[in-house]
Amino acid sequence: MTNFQQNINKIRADFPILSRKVYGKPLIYLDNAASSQKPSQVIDTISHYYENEHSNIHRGVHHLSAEATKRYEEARKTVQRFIGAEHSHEIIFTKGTTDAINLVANSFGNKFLNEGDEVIVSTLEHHSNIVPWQMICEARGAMLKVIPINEAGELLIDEFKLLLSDKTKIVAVNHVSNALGTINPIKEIITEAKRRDIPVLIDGAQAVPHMKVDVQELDCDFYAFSSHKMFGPTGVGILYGKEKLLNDIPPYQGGGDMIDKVTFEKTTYNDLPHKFEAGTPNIAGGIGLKAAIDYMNEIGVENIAAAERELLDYATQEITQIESVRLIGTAKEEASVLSFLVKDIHPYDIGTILDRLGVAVRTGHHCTEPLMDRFKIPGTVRASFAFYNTKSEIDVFISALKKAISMLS
Ligand code: 7TS
Repeated sequence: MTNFQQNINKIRADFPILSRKVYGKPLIYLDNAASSQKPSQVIDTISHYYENEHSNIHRGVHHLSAEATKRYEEARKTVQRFIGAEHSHEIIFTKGTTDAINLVANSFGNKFLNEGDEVIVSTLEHHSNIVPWQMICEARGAMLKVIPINEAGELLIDEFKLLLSDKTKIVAVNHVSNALGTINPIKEIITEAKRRDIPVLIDGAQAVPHMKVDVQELDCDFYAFSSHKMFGPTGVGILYGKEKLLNDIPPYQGGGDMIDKVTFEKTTYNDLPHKFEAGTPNIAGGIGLKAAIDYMNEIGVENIAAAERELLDYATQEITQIESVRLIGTAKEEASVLSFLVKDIHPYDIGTILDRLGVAVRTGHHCTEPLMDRFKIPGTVRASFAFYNTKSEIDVFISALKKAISMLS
């Protein structure tokens, strides 16, 4: 037994919500891809901040403001180290992954996309890495191109290479698919795009909570993720961008903090990262995210990845013994997500019965409608794991699933 497993009760005790009941049954939370739960270390940090340190940042001369500013900027440095960015000003605080991608689509798109240009995304994308690009393409007269997948839910890299051309202005793909769990070969995608000097945005919303990410090693141009999926608070996310590119593109929103000098005739803009952070940010959110990263570092990202690998293998082994279950997404490289259908039973019906038995899963299209269309299915049942889940929770999930199937068959 690994140290991690020996400590699992201690780890679980850090997450107060995990000991609650729903419908009188112990909660089994398998909806981590939608949002993960928060340890006391994060909750307490946020309470402490509001009780003792709150003030607006980057402005007042007074003590509290200086203290809050210091804490917020420390959070930025923690994120920088966590993802291996070269500079802390390459870390832009946003509201989340969606906000970060909208920032790039608008700012980069307005500067660099012109009539006839192309943006490449993949069939595996979440709506938030499709719709912002569609909107800017429409505004600029550009076109969206889509990397196809195989039946296992893996990107067809040879097809991707064929899509790359002089018209391609940016490639935007996810690191890990939220609907299937496929881990994409993003290093290869980035290398191929770089050969043609095409920038790459990676949607890392489902990767950063589960595996080590190093943006310099990847050599991506933009990398986006959300705090609430990595044990931090909601309403805060990160856009990493390479300094040069961030300097090359215009601000996304105007307002306080992002300016250098304002007159009615002309406004000049602040330096990075403030140029992209208009208005009062989610200060408590940033500080809470730092506490979440400190927590992940304490457990060890490698330990998190290994524990989740074990859970996914176990769950896959158990669920595939149920004859009527059809797994959707069987890629060789997968992380923390089990998506499936049972005969022609609607996912919602299974989800509802599982819920009554205390098991929280997500059902539906998971904000990936084009992907569901590709498989010609309305949606799936999705169980998604975090390091605090256990094999005995998976046993309860499997027996609840069997019960649901017998009730619905
Ligand atoms: N990209 C991916 C890959 C995601 O999984 C999600 C959210 C987003 C972007 C958007 O993140 P947000 O924090 O800005 O909302 N995914 C899911 C999910 O799978 N179930 O609920 C939300």
